[in-house]
Amino acid sequence: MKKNKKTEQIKKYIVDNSNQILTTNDGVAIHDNNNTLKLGVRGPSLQQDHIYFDKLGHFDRERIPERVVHARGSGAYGILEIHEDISEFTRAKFLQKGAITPLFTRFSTVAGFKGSTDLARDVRGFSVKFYTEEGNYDLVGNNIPVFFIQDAMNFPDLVHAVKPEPDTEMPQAASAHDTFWDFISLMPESSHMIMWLMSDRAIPRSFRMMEGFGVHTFKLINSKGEITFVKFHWKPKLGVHSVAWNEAQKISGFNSDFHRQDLWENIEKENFPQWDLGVQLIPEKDEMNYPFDLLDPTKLIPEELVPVKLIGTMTLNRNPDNFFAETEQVAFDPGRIIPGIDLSDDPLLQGRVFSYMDTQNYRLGGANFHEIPINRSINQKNNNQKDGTNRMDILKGDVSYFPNSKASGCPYHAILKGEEGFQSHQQEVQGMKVRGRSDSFADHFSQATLFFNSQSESEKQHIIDAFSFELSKVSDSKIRERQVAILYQIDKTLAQKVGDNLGIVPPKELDELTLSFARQNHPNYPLQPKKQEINSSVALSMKVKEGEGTITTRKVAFLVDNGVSKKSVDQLKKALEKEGAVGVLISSKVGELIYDEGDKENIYHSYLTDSSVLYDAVFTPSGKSLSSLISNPDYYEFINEAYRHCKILAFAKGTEDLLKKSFVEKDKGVVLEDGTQNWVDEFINSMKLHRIWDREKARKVPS
Ligand code: HDE
Repeated sequence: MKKNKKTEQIKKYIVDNSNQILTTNDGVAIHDNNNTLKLGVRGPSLQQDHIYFDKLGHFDRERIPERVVHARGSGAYGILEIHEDISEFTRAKFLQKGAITPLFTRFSTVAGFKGSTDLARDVRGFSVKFYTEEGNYDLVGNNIPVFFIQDAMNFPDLVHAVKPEPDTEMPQAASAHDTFWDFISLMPESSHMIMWLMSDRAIPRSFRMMEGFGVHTFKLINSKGEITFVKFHWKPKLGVHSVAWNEAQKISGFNSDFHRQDLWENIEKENFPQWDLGVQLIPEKDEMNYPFDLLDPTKLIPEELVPVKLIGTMTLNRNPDNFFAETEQVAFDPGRIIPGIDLSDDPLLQGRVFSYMDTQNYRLGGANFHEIPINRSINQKNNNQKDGTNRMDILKGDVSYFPNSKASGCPYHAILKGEEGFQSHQQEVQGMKVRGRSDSFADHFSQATLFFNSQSESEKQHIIDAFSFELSKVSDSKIRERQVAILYQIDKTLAQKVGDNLGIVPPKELDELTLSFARQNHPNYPLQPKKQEINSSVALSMKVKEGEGTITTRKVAFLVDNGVSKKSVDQLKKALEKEGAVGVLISSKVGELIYDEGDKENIYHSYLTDSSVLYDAVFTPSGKSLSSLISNPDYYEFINEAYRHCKILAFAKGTEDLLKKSFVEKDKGVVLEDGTQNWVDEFINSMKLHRIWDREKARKVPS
């Protein structure tokens, strides 16, 4: 097996304390790590205690500023393997067929602080740092293919609006508050993104079950210097799945590290998460052939117009050793590009190039953050940059300038070695120097409507519920009304239904204040949008097609008690294991469980520690345990809640009386043991659908 250069590089920095004497930071062996130096055992303490100052002085400086946005994140190492030939489009070596490139990926939420919950309704960051032979390349994307705003100038305002309000520092990791919706209701360009944010995409089941998008249009450059526009996609092998909003809120209480733990545990168990890397390729000559502007980050390119070509696979296969050193200190920057890739003129992307570099300089304490092990290139770095805080590399010799003769002109241009090095795309540009926005960015609603039209009935209902929830938490009625007026432009039924929940009759026109802000960018707003080529796009829905899902790595709760039948437990457990899923025993208390057959097993989960929201499906096995479950309110809460969240439930023989006492009604996702193997297959097949969202019909079971 080929050595992973990044792993080898990182290993050199790992400190292993096993079998070592405790020392100060200067390597002085410590005699007593319990007591400060005092004048007599009852003090006072002495100022000459360099051992104490060494320890506390470091401790006092342990925190660095958290990221302004995307503060909460989780990361892992992996590799990208390319299996398709796209050499006619790019000369980037790591994108050539057969290339294997080490990488580090960090997933994050945007709004919450570093210690906030994983299950906030929020966009998820999806950043990948590729350690290529040609230097580091960062693809810093999200799990949503579009963005709120079109120009970088508005970014601090967007972030200030969504973050906790400055006077009270509330609410944490939530968009459901006045300042966010005040801003959004004045920015119709956010309409498309807001539809995604109010959809279930914003509450993923797992990082491993999210799509990723580069969002902006980038350029690929081939060996002739020709360009092709490109949009990057990550397609998860496990499918795209989300939880229900009521469930998300409860997960935040039961386990605010739900996504972090899920990623960590699955990598430890060698259930390595995988995504296919896809590209949408647009020839340069077609740049202006779409009803939207390719440079507008609030637009996607429907897959029906430009298919996603899958070219490689990313596998995350190693957890970091130290959260701070690796996941916290990793520094992403969309400006880190390599030969064969270039930035487009998307004004949001252009603005990002400054901000990331600037924020890393501040956050990581100076210009040498690229020398931190996680950020180091595996390709050698040679230049004349020197000094600065925390410089690690030791530049040899008296020359640190270019050109020079004293060091024989070294380091020299790539071309002298017959290599091209990084070259920007040679683009002809002419124009006035202006602060302004192109009218080709002025269609704010067509793709928001396209997104809504592409959703299944239950997905539409969830969007209606999410808008209703968020706007109900807004105290200013003018803001609520302005937003409903925007929804009316997207879809009349959507506006009507949200309006009903808020007691608002949807205004047919945009609010004057909204219009006045839109006219700051487009004086003749609203402009007649160009006709869209399609009305709906399959790829925008998360609905699982019959026969296509997988239950690999899914967790099924087995509700047991003393006297449960081992035979019943084992039958389903084994069938699940064959599919790569797991059964987890949950009882009224942790500790020893005694089966009906007399066997014993240690239980690690109880109703005190766990809840149905932490599982994908629930099984009640048969046995004498049923006589205690029938009078256990925790049992009923568990199955009723799982049913409410449209999960799959299975009941073994003998559970008929328990079922009657619950809210559970027979449907496709409620499977009863029938004496044959059929019920097991039925259970697994239903689980493959992820959820039986149809159960919610007519809001009978609101999830
Ligand atoms: Fe970011 N963004 N962003 N952003 N962003 C940051 O950089 C910024 C944008 C994204 O895992 C910051 O290192 C500006 C779009 C991710 O470490 C900061 C603009 C997209 C991450 C910053 C945007 C993103 C960040 C904060 C508008 C999706 C986390 C800490 C011009 C394509 C990276 C940091 C990680 C982080 C600025 C818009 C994704 C402040 C100015 C669009 C995934 O530099």
